[in-house]
Amino acid sequence: MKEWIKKVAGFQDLPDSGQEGQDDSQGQDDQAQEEFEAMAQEDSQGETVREDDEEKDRFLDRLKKKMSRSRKGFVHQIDELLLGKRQIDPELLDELEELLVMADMGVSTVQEILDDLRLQVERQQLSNPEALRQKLKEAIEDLFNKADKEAGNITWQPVPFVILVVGVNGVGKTTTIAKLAFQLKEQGKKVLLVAADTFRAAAVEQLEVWGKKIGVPVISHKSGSDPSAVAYDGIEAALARGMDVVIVDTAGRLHTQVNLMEELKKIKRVMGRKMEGAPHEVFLVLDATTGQNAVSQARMFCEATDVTGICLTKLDGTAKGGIVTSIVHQMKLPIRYIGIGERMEDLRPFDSKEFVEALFD
Ligand SMILES: Nc1nc2c(ncn2[C@@H]2O[C@H](COP(=O)(O)OP(=O)(O)OP(=O)(O)O)[C@@H](O)[C@H]2O)c(=O)[nH]1
Ligand SMILES: [Mg+2]
Repeated sequence: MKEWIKKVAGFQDLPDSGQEGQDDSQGQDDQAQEEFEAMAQEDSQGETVREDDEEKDRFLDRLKKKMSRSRKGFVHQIDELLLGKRQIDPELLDELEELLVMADMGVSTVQEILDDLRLQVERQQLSNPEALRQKLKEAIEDLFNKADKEAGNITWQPVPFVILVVGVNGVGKTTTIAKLAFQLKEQGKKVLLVAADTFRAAAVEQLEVWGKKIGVPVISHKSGSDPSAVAYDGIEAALARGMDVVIVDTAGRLHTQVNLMEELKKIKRVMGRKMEGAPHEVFLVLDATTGQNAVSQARMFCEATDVTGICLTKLDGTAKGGIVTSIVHQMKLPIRYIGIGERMEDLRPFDSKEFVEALFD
């Protein structure tokens, strides 16, 4: 491996700066609370989200715009690199490798892709930089398709379909849950939210505020109570009320806090006691702006709770959209939803084709 690869930011695990510890997350949460309320207000007055073509086009435009940072830091640079080059030489491939790693695509992912590209160049199957760009795009697409195929679609069966949402502090769990609940409700599903983040009073309140705004019931206990008990009660209520989907919010925790990871295991176990097979999905929420640290988080959370899918938030705030590729390749987990902003419609099911298109075109 080349020395520069080891040196670039994002390869070595970043220290946990930017991830708030349990103790200092309060201020951030108060501010978040105000933002949520303003946001929900705005959304409740705004137009409803519909899955028609026009809406899809609009979304694609917005996705492209939001991801322009990623494009400038990633595909834009690739284009600059390839611009005016007549042929592919080893130097060009080295530079491309460097760019991809800098974009947080992850060293092993990049090496796998580059090995294949180098082989194609050697065999003279790849003769010009434009073809190289196309092949790179296809390689990334393939990677996503493989993960999508393995995971299959979310079944939403049996009912109630129970989703446990986990992740480190401040990554966007609660807002993602609100957005998802809103969208499922729009599709005609009966959704119940469960406030199993009992760590802070503000967290329960935050989910309740959201529930009220989007018109979805919330099950909660008072703060400080056992999160497993709330999760248990939530499923019980959903069974009694004939709900279609239950989404359980949990307290943010650092992936390195062993006791808190144990607590997650317990929540999961207790949920299974109330309803066999529950939770049916475990979503890990990751903040795209944390770079390669997101991959370490994914590893630790997978060990504790058998994560089934990723929700990747804040893609609008990063110049390193390559992290998506890194997570999919290294974790072999599907990205289920992406967050590209704070509005209700800024959470979308992850469509790999759409994503690669937005990134490259
Ligand atoms: N720009 C942007 N901001 C987002 C996105 N998703 C969430 N946020 C913001 O991230 C902040 C934290 O969101 P929360 O939903 O409270 O995060 P959390 O993971 O529940 O936090 P804890 O419960 O404290 O662990 C809020 O200000 C959200 O509006 C996104 O896709 N883009
Ligand atoms: Mg939260």
